[in-house]
Parts: sequence; structure tokens; C-alpha cells
Amino acid sequence: PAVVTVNTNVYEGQKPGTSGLRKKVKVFLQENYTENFIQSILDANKEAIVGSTLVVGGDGRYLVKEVVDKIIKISAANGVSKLLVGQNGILSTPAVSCIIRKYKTLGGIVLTASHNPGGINNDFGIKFNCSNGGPAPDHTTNEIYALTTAIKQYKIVPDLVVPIDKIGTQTFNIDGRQFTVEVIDSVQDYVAYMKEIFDFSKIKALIQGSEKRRPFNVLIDSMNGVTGPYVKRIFVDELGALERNIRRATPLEDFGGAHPDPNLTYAADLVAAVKNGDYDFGAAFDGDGDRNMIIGRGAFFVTPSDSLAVLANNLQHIPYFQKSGVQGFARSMPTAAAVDRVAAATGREIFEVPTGWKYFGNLMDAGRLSLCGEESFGTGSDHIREKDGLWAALAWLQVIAALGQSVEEILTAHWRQFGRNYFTRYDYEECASDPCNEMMQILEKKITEPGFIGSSHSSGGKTYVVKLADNFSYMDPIDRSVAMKQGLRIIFEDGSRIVLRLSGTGSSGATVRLYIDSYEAKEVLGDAQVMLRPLVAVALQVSRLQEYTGRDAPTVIT
Ligand code: VG1
Ligand code: CO
Repeated sequence: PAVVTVNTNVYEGQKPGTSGLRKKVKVFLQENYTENFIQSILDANKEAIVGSTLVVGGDGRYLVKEVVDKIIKISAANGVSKLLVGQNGILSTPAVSCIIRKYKTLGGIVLTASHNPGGINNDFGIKFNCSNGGPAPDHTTNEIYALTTAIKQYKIVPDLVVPIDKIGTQTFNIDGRQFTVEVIDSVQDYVAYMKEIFDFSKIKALIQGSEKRRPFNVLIDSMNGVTGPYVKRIFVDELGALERNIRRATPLEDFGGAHPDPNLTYAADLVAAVKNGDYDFGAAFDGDGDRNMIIGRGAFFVTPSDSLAVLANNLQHIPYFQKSGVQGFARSMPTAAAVDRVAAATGREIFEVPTGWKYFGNLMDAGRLSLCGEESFGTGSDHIREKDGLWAALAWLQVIAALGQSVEEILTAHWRQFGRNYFTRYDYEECASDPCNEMMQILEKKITEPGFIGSSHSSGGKTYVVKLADNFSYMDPIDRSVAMKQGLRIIFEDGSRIVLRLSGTGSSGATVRLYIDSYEAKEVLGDAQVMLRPLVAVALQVSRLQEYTGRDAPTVIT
């Protein structure tokens, strides 16, 4: 087959957000829209692309297979020598990271809009990951974006026909050059890696029980996303769980109409099943498998910020860390600071980075970071360079197997030892963009004016005095690159925090995220919504959020 050069026109707005380019499916269906972006990804890699190997796969949502086909044809035309493609285009985001690292490829292209709904009327996304297995850093995504604003042509091999439904290697001659597509088992490399990281025999004994101890009953929910086949292989085939221990384990193009975001609102099904059933543990994952939610018996909820802190305090039970040792910890800025207390107690470095997994990669590559997380149900370690939902569930089960305690007992003991960071996030989804931008500008001005520091704010009988307020910026300690304007923060004298930022993953309108974090040393068994009510009220007063968004209640509370 022969290479064809196609003339094309620029599309505006192909700027990758927090995690790749995410738009409605219909946007990607516009003539040459997807082709332009793929060509720009390859061009951003310059000469390295010729002769390279790339990994390609996605979360199984509508359009994944069609876009895999386009990537194959455009890669062939641009001199890529080999693609590793997940069977039927299926690869979870953590699996892509794992495979890039294992086979030392130049990078990978992940087709997902993560936790956003799928199907013809919903979202699609394309993300580039680099040779360390992590999401491309800002300077690379900026370069990709710059290329999309100037593109005039792309190269493609339109007659190349490459089926991706069967595992195996296919080789083609493209204008005299060899081009190989290897269709790989979607789960094999990832599962093999999990078996190295964890002691599966101990987790299996926990799940199956023994004469002395009843089985530990788990319920694992894939929310019709990509993790289904991974969960079947790991939990059913390897760990001896039964079919009734897993649910929604077949990837569907529209996620069965579900919003595949593992939190108390969108995974309410799982929460109800665990609450009403005889389960000791529940876990859910998002569409592309990098997020996780953990709940215990009676649907006892573990906030992601607490999950990170508990794991940080218990890494010694996981074989991977017994071998590699534990370096520092990190969290994204809006994430509650529970892990900071574990870092202080264990004498480890702690890093606070902007929202988005790409900011953890350099620290991991430099050997300074072992475990990190985000309040948005992201947890992961330096085993790969993406957050990893299944890894988090296995880590919890390994810790539970070692401690012999319930999820609730583990949390309660943790709070008694370290105190508790109460945390909540209010999301106001799909608001009008202009008033939200205006709100952020005015609020930034207000909190950075002289006199704001030291001002007092009261509600519900509580008074908070401002200690620091800014628009968060971050300098990467490894390459000294700077990320500005990463969210407005107001930090009070008692350590409580209000954070406000606009989402960078939505496909239309603006989503405002309000994060509230407050520390209590003694009173650790309260209800988060009750404990945080005064601080939420202060946040709404100071930001005038309800006025600007026109909403008197958030869309989702996590
Ligand atoms: C959200 C979360 C952020 C996460 C990102 C990608 O970004 O807040 O913590 O890293 O999604 O997650 P934003 O900009 O909408 O707040 V996922 O599972 O897309 O890959
Ligand atoms: Co995700």
C-alpha cells in the first residue's frame, strides 16, 4: 500500500486539557479533525517517530476501533515501524503505561475520555503518553497544540487493512519500508505485573477464607468500562473470587448508559449492593481503569485522600515496596493533606503538585516518589506512570490481609493515630463559561489584595482567619518547569483550606470544583458534610459562587 498526502484545514480548540483532548464524539467525527490531531502528535515527536514503536489502545468506548484504524494508517505513513495494539482496541490506561515501560516504546496513544460518559452523543478523547509511560508533560502537549494550529497536510495509507480482532503479528510493505502491527492480549502484561507486585496467594486466602476464617466477600464493579476483562482474569481466575463477586464486567461502547465515574453518586448501584448485601469490601473503577473507589462493610466510604494516607502508612505489607523500598509521597494540591501527616511521621519527602497525573512523573523518574494520589479517586505508585484503579484495590486487599482488620477498623485506627482531614468536593457541572471565568478573575483579585490575609470569616459559630491566599503555581523540582494558575487557594490559620478551580477535562461549558479540607486532631468520627458545613458556607460567601453559576446546589458532592 502507498502513502497519500491529504490537504487539511486547521480546527480551533485542539488544546489538550488536564488529561488529553476531550470532546463530544460528533466533534471528532468532523472531516479530518481526528487525523489532524494524530498527525500533530506524531509531528511533536519529530525525527524520533521514524522507526519507532508505539502502543495503541483505549477504554472500549464508541469510536475507539475507528480511531485505532486511523492511527494505524497514519502511523504507517509517517514511518513508525511498529504498533502494539490491544485486541479489539482494548487497553486500560494503566495497562498502556505498563506496556510502554515493559517494551521500552517511544510512547503510546490512549483513546479515552476516562470517567466521562460514552456513546455517539457523549465524549471521546485522545491522549499521548511518553516513553516513561506517563501522560505527556505540558511542554509536549503545548507543542502538539501549536502544531494543530498550523497543520496543512497529513500523511495516511488509506488502503492499509489491518484487522485487530485476533492476537498476532501482521507485517506490511509501505512504499518499500516494513511496518508491523502486533495485536496483543489486552490483559496479559498487566496481570503478570500485578502478580510481581503483590502476593496473590495471601489475597486469595483472604478472599476464599479458611476453616478458621470466613471468606472476605468482595464486590468489584467495572461500571461497564475497560477493567472488566482485567477484573475477570485477576479476581476470578487468579484470586478465586466467584462470578457474584464482580459486576458490570463487560466493556460496553456506551458504558450501558452509566457515567463510569467511581464515586458515591455515579456508583450508587455498587454502594447500595454493598450496603444491603453481605459484603466486606467494594471497589469500583472508571471507564479507562485509572480511578478507584474503595468502600467497606455497610458501604463505609474511604475518601481518596484517606485511602492515600492509609496506603502510605502500610506499604511495608506490599512485596513491591519490600523489594524497592519506599521513597517520598505526593498529592495534588486540592487533595486533603492526610498523607502529609504520614510523611511527617515516617520522615519521608512530601510533594504537592497541580491537578493531573502528569506532574508526578518527573519525581518518580528521579527516584523521589513512591506513592501518590488525587482526591478525584486517583491512587498509584511508581510501578507505572498513571494512576491505577485495580492496583489500588489490590493494595487495599493486601493491607487488609496483613492487618486482619476491616476497612472501617483500619480507618478509625488511622484517624486516632494521625487525626482526620475532613474533605469534600462540590462540582457544579456544565455551567456557562463566561460567568465562571469572571468569578475566578474577581475572586483571584479579591484574595490577592492587601488586607485579605489576616481577614476573618465566620459561619455556624466558627471563625476562620486567612493565613495565605494565592493562585497556586508549581515549579517542578526536577526540570524546574513552572505551571501557573493551577487553582485559587485560601488557607486559614488552623490549616483548613478552600480551593476553587475550573475543570480541564469537560467537553462542554465550565465545571467549577470547590474543594474543602479541614483537620481535626481529636474529633475524628464526625460526618464530613456536617463538620464542613461552616467552611462550605464561608467558601460560598467569599466566592459568590451561587450568584455567578446560578446554581443553588452542586451537581455532585464527593
Ligand atoms: C479531573 C480530576 C483530576 C484528574 C483528571 C483526569 O481533572 O480533577 O484530578 O487527574 O480529571 O482523571 P479536572 O481538570 O477535570 O479537574 V481521568 O480518570 O481522566 O484520567
Ligand atoms: Co480515568
